[in-house]
Amino acid sequence: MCHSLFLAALLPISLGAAACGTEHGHGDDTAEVNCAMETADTYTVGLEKQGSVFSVKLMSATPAPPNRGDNEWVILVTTLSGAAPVTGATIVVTPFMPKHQHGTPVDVAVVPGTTAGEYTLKQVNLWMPGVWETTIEMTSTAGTDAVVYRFCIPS
Ligand SMILES: [Cu+2]
Repeated sequence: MCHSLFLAALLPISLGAAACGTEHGHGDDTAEVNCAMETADTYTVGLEKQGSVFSVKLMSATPAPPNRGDNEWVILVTTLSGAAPVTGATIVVTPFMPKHQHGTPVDVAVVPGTTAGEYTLKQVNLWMPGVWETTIEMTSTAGTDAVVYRFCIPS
């Protein structure tokens, strides 16, 4: 028998879920996630992350704010020194859940946009509720850099 409802009243939800046998090793995607209790970025249009060489702005997100499943993001990459758009960059995007130490089985496709310095990130697959850190690694003639967006996906 499953006593998770009873346990949830007495214990943290994650313990209740684990006691119910729904834990499958590296992550229970039925566990409740309270994003108000997590440290994460708040999505806004133009949300900026600065590395040591580049600045990245999140120009749009579909859905907005980021949600469970496939997300499509448009980023604008510029140089920190001159705010010049960075074209022709090689960009690798890696979503990762630090709490569970896992990523996602879907590769993110990066497509340069029509506006200089813009790139569309397709299928940013945040498949599980909780905090995801999405690392954007960029290499161009201007240098190599990485920034991280950290979003909480509600359950
Ligand atoms: Cu997870």
